[in-house]
Amino acid sequence: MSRQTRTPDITLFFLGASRAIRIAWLLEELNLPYRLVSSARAANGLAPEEFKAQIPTRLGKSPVIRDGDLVVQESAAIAEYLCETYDPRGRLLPHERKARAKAREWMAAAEGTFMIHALAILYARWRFPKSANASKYLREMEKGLAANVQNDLNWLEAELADGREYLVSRDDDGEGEDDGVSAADILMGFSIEFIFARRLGTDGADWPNVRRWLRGITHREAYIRAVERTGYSL
Ligand SMILES: N[C@@H](CCC(=O)N[C@@H](CS)C(=O)NCC(=O)O)C(=O)O
Repeated sequence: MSRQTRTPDITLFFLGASRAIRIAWLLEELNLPYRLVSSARAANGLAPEEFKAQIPTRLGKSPVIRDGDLVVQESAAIAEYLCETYDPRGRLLPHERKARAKAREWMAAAEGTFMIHALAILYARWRFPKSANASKYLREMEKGLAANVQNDLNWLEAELADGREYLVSRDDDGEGEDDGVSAADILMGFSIEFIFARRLGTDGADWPNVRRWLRGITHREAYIRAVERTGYSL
């Protein structure tokens, strides 16, 4: 397992109301210093061109970090890089085999399952051709697309039904850490906050354990510091 060997020289490219909160939060949890290059969204909801021009990737999406001469994009990959480089005790990405596999499972699901299903609904709302019958068709379409989102949330609800505070249980972690926040909570936190805030497929159902978990993780001091520093709000 890698041990911390380098001095952080981190810049975070942060678009307002975006997944970039995950990385600000993770940096705060690890108490890492970072420069912030940030921008609010443009009136069309996208990143302003002047901001994109500063982001050192071809894709131009946020979050992106630069650490010295290394540029990393994709929030899960950034989280893994930061943990592997600056979290030698495995506080946010556990070293123990099972806990690490479970943390990675949630980190992948945050984008690859939860966001992909929820964004189908958001993109339909944005892009559906305007017409006399548009809202009727859109409602039907949302109803169909909601099935996936609800199935995802039911999975998360069932996992949290034992009352746990954080997603990854570390029963087998021989490193003396109690169950605690991990990169899994940080990655999943934004996905769930976003789905609830935009009501993406959530009408007609409720997930009390998911809401309890979300309330708990978003009351952490590091999350609050990240929100204050970045001005994040959905
Ligand atoms: N899978 C990527 C998604 C990155 C992404 O789509 N970012 C959005 C913000 S949440 C963005 O930069 N949108 C601005 C735009 O498209 O103009 C990740 O997890 O980092």
